[in-house]
Amino acid sequence: MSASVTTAHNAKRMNRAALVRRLVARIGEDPAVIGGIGHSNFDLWAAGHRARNFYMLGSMGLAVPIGLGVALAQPRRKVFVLEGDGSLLMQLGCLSTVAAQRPANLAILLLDNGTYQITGGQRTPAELAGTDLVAVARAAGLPQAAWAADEADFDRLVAQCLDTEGPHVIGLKLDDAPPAGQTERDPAQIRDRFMRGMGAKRSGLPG
Ligand SMILES: Cc1ncc(C[n+]2csc(CCOP(=O)(O)OP(=O)(O)O)c2C)c(N)n1
Repeated sequence: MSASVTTAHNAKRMNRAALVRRLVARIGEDPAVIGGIGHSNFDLWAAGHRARNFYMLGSMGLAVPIGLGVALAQPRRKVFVLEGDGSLLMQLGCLSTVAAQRPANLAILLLDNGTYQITGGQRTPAELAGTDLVAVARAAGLPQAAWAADEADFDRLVAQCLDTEGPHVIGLKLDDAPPAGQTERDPAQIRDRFMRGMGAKRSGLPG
């Protein structure tokens, strides 16, 4: 871990697929993980399907709202959200909603590559303006928000999410590597598998 304070500007640019694999290896089976649209859910899928993974398809900005709902519904289970910077910008108000609800079991991982990578790599307004999205999260009322300096710091911050009360936000500066795979695109199956994995729907029953 770096001795200096980690900011949006000195955080190491890391590889999304490698970070998601590290996360999945560290958290075990119990937590739910919500992957946002963009490449977040692709690398979650590529890290190996888990029963409590949900892959958002179609609309930007919904990973945090979905994760908030899951965290409130099952407060004894840790919930990790993987959201892209472009998608978070689409729904920035969700940070205040999370701050108001204060779900102790929620961790938001901001996958910040500075671009809308999946649609061609257009730079986001936040990137162009130099907006520090972790500072935005803090200002929204989420004091436990920090940039990960490097991979070891990421591991430390994930351990903090597992061991202490949140809500937590971890900012991850990313390189521009493409995703490691592509999620199977079957929304009904994604929903049903997740509901069964969460114990919200019994296996073998219709509906
Ligand atoms: C409301 C909405 N606007 C636009 C799109 C088209 N779109 C899908 S993913 C995406 C970019 C996502 O960017 P980000 O969340 O930063 O993820 P990345 O692709 O960089 O991994 C865009 C513009 C959409 N799906 N929904």
